[in-house]
Amino acid sequence: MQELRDKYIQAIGSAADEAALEELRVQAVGKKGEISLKMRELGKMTPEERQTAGPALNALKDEINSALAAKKTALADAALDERLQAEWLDVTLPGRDRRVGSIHPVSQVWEECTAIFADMGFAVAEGPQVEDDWYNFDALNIPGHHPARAEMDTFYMHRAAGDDRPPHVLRTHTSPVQIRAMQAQGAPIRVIAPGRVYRADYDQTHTPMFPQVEGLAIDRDISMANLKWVLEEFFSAYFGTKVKTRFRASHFPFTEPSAEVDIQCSWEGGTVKVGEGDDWLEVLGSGMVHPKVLEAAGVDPSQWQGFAFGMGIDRIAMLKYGIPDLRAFFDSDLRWLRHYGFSALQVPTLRGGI
Ligand code: 2U9
Repeated sequence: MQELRDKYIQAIGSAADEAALEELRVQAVGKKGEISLKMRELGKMTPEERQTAGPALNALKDEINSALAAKKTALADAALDERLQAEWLDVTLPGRDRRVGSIHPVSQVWEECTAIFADMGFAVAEGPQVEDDWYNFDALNIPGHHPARAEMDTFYMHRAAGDDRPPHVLRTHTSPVQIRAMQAQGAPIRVIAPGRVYRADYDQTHTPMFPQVEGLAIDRDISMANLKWVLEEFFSAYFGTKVKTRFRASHFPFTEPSAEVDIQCSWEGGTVKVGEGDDWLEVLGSGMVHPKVLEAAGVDPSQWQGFAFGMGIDRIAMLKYGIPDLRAFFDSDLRWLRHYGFSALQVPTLRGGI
């Protein structure tokens, strides 16, 4: 019995892994294990022999089982230590920075515009990017032969042969959205129309698709003075500093009178600083909505009047975030986003209400 005990206790002690240990368990106390077989012989013994052999065998079986269990734990601990050694991690090492995306600057500026104009009571209007040329041109007082049509280098989607309805166009401005908004809700109305617009034009400073926002405010007695106030409030909130504007007389088919609007700025080391200074930077076009446009939208120009404006979002994004090259907006490689410090969205608030 003693050598049986020593044989298994030594073998268990030097078992290399759990598989070897399981093998030993089967050999020793398994169904056909050596000790199990010995226990089956108890039946053939005399009561005196069974008196000693029985307890001795049970004690041996228990000792073998507890040696097996202890060895199993020791092997498991050793395996864990080994893994811990192998997977030792210097927790003081800086973590791998998870590249968090950020909102594209154009989307961010659209959000900022929406928030600032919402503070001045402007709702957001949206509409189809594929327009028919009545909404994109005629309603905006740009008749068939008007040079603006050509100027706006339009993507036309000609109708099928024999289909003489006006062609579809990719909208060249978001103005048709305001026409639809006026048709839908009449006056008074105060909306901005942010969105993508399309012009067949691609060079250093133009891209076939570019983001725009236009605004419209129609009521009983809205004037150019209101326009100037609204634009100065917008740019001051947008640039986070008091911004003065300069109006220069201009002409657009859909506004009369019309003005191109500049914001005050200065140049320091080749970069523009918006706000104070003796320089001006053109940022948008605007004017009092032409009576013919109001009529086209079903609004009576003898009762209602108001202003409209339009600006390129990429232009004011480049100004605010100091991005030199427009096209960087389009081959979006995240690195330049980070380079220009784009992080989580902050919504600027207005200093004063209308
Ligand atoms: C309606 C009536 C009038 C919107 C206007 C401009 C002048 C303008 C350009 C600025 C830069 C387009 O993005 S840009 O290239 N826009 O100069 N837009 S007035 O006039 C409207 C709009 C809607 C019903």
